[in-house]
Amino acid sequence: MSAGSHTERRDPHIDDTVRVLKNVRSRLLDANVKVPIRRFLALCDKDQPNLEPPPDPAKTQAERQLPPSKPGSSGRRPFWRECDADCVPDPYMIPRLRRTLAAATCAWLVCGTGAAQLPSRTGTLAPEIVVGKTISEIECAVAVVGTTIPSSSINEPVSAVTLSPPRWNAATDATPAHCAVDGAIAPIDQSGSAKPINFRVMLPASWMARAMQLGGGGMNGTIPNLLGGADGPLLRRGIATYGSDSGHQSGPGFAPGPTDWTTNDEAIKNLGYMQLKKTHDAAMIVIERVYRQRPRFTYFVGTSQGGREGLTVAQRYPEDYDGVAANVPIVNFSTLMLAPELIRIQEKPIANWVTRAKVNAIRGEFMRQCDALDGLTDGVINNYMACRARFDVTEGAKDRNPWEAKRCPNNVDPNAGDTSSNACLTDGQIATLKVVYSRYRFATPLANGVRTFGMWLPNTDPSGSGLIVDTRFRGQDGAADNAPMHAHLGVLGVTGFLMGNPQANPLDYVEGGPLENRRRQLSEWLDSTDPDLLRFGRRGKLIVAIGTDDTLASPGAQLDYYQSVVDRIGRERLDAFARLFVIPQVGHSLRGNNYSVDGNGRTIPVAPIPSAFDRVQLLIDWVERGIAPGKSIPVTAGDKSMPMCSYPMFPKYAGSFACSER
Ligand SMILES: [Ca+2]
Repeated sequence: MSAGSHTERRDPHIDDTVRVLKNVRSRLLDANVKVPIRRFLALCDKDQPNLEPPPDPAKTQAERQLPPSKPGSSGRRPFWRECDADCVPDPYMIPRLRRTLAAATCAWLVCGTGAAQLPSRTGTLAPEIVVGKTISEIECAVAVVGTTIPSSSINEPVSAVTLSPPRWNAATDATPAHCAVDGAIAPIDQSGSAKPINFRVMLPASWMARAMQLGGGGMNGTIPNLLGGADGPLLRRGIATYGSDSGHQSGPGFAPGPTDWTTNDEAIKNLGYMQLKKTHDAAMIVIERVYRQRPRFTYFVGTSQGGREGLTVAQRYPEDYDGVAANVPIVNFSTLMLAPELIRIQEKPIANWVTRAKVNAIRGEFMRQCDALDGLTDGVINNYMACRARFDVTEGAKDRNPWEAKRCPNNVDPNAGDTSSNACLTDGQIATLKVVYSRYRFATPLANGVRTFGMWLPNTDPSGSGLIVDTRFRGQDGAADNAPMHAHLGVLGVTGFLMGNPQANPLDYVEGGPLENRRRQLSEWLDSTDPDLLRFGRRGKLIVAIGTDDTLASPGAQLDYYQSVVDRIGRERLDAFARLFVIPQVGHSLRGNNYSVDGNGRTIPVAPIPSAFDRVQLLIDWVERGIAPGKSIPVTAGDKSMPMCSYPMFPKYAGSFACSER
C-alpha cells in the first residue's frame, strides 16, 4: 500500500487512538511487562467496553468501502510494526486496534493494582495506577483521615498540621458525591502576626487517580472554589482538588481582613511560595489516606495570582507536578504591586496628571498607529509586539516621541474637559504616558537578574484598574488636606511588605532609596521570574495564556518573561513541554471586544473576540495521552473562531487569520 493512499485515509480519531495505544505500550515495555496481550484480554474481557462492533462478515468488501487486502496477506496484519514509524494503520486493523487498546489499558490496570508498579519516565517508581477507584461515606471518616499530619511530612517548615473531621457530601444535580477535608497548618513563628494556612481537599467518590491544586486570586486570603468554577466540574472529571487561603485570612466576602500579617516575613513567604509546597504535601497525605494510594497525575491550575502560583511551583517544586496551566499570571508580583504607585508618583506634579477626559484620545491614537499592523483594520490590535515597540520609548531612537501627533499646540491644552478622541495631550501628560507604556528600569536588578518591569501595552483600556484616575491623593500637588491615601488591590505589598507599615503613604516610595535591600528580598520571595523551566520540563507540561489588554496583571512583564524563557532554554526545547499563548486585546478575564472605532476612525459594530478554550482538557490530553496542543489552536466566541498563537506569533490577516511572527 503506498504512502500516498495512507495519507488520504488519515483520520484524527485514528491518530488519537494510535497515540494512546503507543503510550500504553511504551509504559508496559518500560515496566518490563512481557505477558502477551491475549492473556490480559482473557483476564479483562468481561469488563471491556464495546468500543466498536466487529466488521459484518456478511458485507462484501465493496460494501464496506475499504481498499482490497494486500496480495499474499495472511489476514493477520502486524499493525504494531506499521505503527512504529509514521503510523497509519490499515482500516481493516482498526477494530482490532481498538480492541487491543482496551486490552492494553486493562493490562495497565492489572499491573497497577497487582503485580507491579510502573516506573515513570524519570526512572523513579510512580505510584500504583488505579483508574476508576471509588470511595463511599465509610472512607470519609476520622478513623480513615486522621486528625493530624506529622510536621516532618511537610517539606517546608511548619509547626503542626491538624485535620478537621471530614464531611461527606451526597451527589446533587451540580456536584458528584465527594468527601471534603479541612485542615490548618500552623506557622513556626509564634507571634500574633503569623497566621495559619487553612486548606481543603475535595475527594470525589469516583476518582481517576488525578489530583489538582487550584491557585488563588487577588491577594488571596480565602480557599479557592475547589469545584473548578470556569474550569468546569473538576470533580466530575475524577479529579481530587485542593487549595488553601495561602496563609492569611481576608474578611467575610472579599472584604480586607486584618493587615498585621503584611509585616510578618513567614506570612509573606507563605504567600510567595511556601504555602504551595506545604498545602501540596498535606493534601497528598490526605489523598493517600482516603484512596490508599497517591495520585497518578498531579496538576496545578490557576489564574492571575493563581497563575503566578502555577509558574512558581513549576520553578520551585518541579518534581511535584505533571502539568501546570496558568492563565494571566502575575509574573513579577513584587513590582506589580508597586507599579500603580510609580504612576501616581510620576503624577505628583499636577502638570503630569492624565485625567479620564483623555481616555478616548489615547485609545484612538493606539488604534490609529497599530490597528492595521496585523493586516486588517478592524478595531483589534493583533500585532502587539510591533505596537508595543512604537510606544515603548526604551526601544528605537533616543528621545523620540510616539505621541507627537497628539501634542497640544505650544503645550497649551485649549480644552482640558474635551473627552473626544480629538483631545490633545500636554508635555507633562505625554511624559506620564511614556512611563505607563515603556519598560520601567530598576535602580538595581531584582531576583533572577530582572532589570525592568514591562508595565502596560497600548490597547483599548487605558484607564482600566485605576491606571488613569480623576482623584488627587495625599502627597500629590493640589491634593486637599483630607485627600485620601492612594490605594489599589496590591497596595499592602508596598505599605506592609515593603515599608513595614500598612498605614504608610505608598507615594513616599523612592526608587533606589533606603528600601532597596527589602525590594530585592521581596522579589526573591514573591516573583515567579525564573526563566529556567528545564527541570520542570523533564516531567511536566505547561500551558500559559495571557491577554494584551490586561490592566490588572502586566502584559509587558508577562511578555518579557516569555522572552526570557525563550532566551534561556531555546525555542525548540521549550516547545517540547510548554505553550505560551497570547490572545490580543482581551483583558484579565481573557475576554474582550473589538474597539468601536477602527484605525481609520470609522465607527464599526462591536463583537466579542474569540478566546474560549478548555485548558484543563488540553493539559490532561498532553500529560496523560501525549497529545501536544498545537502552537496555533482555535479559540471561540459563539460560532466565531480565531487561532490562538504561541508567543511571539500573533494572528495575522491575509484573507484569513493565521499565526505569524511578523
Ligand atoms: Ca487589526
